[in-house]
Amino acid sequence: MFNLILFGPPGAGKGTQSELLISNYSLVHLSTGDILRSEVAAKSELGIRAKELMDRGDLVPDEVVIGMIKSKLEANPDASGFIFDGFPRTAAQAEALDGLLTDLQTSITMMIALEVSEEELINRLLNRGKESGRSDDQDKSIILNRIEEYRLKTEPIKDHYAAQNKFHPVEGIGSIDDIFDRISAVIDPVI
Ligand code: B4P
Repeated sequence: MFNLILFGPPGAGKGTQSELLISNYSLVHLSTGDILRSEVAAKSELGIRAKELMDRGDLVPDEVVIGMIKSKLEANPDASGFIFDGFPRTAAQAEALDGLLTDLQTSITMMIALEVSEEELINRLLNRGKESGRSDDQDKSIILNRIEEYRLKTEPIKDHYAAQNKFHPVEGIGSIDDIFDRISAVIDPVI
């Protein structure tokens, strides 16, 4: 199996590049952000709890997102691999993911980290906020809180994958197609 973690701060382009990756490689896309937003839209109990945290730019509790990923892995027993988009975001999520994949007799193949300056992240998210109506993209202070959460809780987990020689930084500024070509250049020799 080929299991990719697409990593980077909010607005780095994880969701955007995942769309291109799933149409070019036969991988199942697991985006915790998308799953949470569908729970919010369905007004489920989980969605109502998650919305409050997402609207502040805070992370949703580990046990909630780990449970979501576990059930998606179980629902795709024939997958040839997964793209993990926006997960793991904490050390506890990274440890849980290792355990879930070990149970399936597989492991993470690589982490690709999209590198984008803070100024560009803020501009991209505020622009999306104008078009999409996503409430967490409309207020600069909420965006800054999401970036702060990323720096404090998420960014350190790259060391876990770097220690296993699985960490690959990729320049995330430029055209969407150029960035996709940079990602493919890392994946193609391995997949
Ligand atoms: P996510 O849905 O994961 O969203 P994101 O980090 O904001 O976006 P992403 O990096 O995917 O950006 P995109 O490609 O869309 O998380 C949202 C919230 O959910 C979190 O704050 C948290 O509350 C919760 N959550 C999710 N997962 C969690 C977890 N594991 N644990 C706890 N909580 C969790 O791109 C952004 C914009 O940039 C788009 O408008 C796009 O068009 C534009 N763009 C992309 N590439 C570009 C390029 N090359 N040039 C110019 N613009 C570009």
